[in-house]
Amino acid sequence: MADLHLYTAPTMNGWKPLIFLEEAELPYALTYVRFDRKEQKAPDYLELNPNGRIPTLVDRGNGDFAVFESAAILWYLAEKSGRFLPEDPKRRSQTLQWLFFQMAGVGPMMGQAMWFRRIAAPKGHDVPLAIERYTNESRRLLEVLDGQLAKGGPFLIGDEYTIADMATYPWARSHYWAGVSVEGLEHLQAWFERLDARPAIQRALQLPEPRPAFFGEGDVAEGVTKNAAQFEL
Ligand SMILES: N[C@@H](CCC(=O)N[C@@H](CS)C(=O)NCC(=O)O)C(=O)O
Repeated sequence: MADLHLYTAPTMNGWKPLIFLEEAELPYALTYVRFDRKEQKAPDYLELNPNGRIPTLVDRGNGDFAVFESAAILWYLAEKSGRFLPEDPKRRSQTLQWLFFQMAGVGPMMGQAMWFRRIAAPKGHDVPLAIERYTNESRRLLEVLDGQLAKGGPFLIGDEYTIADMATYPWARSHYWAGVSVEGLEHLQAWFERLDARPAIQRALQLPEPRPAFFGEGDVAEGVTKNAAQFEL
């Protein structure tokens, strides 16, 4: 049995550890946490993740040690495997700076843009000021990413692919779902293409099941309905 057991769902935060595990080719067990059954709020799951959200990693090889918060999971996996987090103190700090930028900025702002646009509005609660605020703030943050990638890339901290790229990609790449334009952000778009081309990322995006609507592909209307049905306002 694999030591690493990941509890996740096909969402922006949920894909992050899947990308790491697929990139590092580490063996792992996978449990699909079903929001439509509120499994993320079940008492036994809350023992692992007191926040009642996904993802959660349990390391069976380390006394069933549970890790919640997607960035903490990426960091734990990086330290355990010695991959995707530079040893050099400055490069390590740069990686963590962009990881925190994603966690404190890109994720929350885009997440709220998505919630108001794709969950609240279809359920009859249209709040234009909130949509405008979170969409504009998300665009501003994507411009910051574009500016960083303009320094040469090909990755967020330069020539090394790190957990900062893995955390940021699922969110920024879901700009369609947030209703945020990436027009004119050429460096960001080139980075999307570079990461889209990675087989491990493509494998991760199929797990635990595909969600093409987040990228504006497939039957978007069906994707909106299916997604919104999982949540109560
Ligand atoms: N800061 C947390 C956020 C986790 C989070 O919000 N996960 C969402 C999916 S992307 C979730 O579990 N939603 C279910 C719910 O809201 O009940 C992390 O990065 O792990």
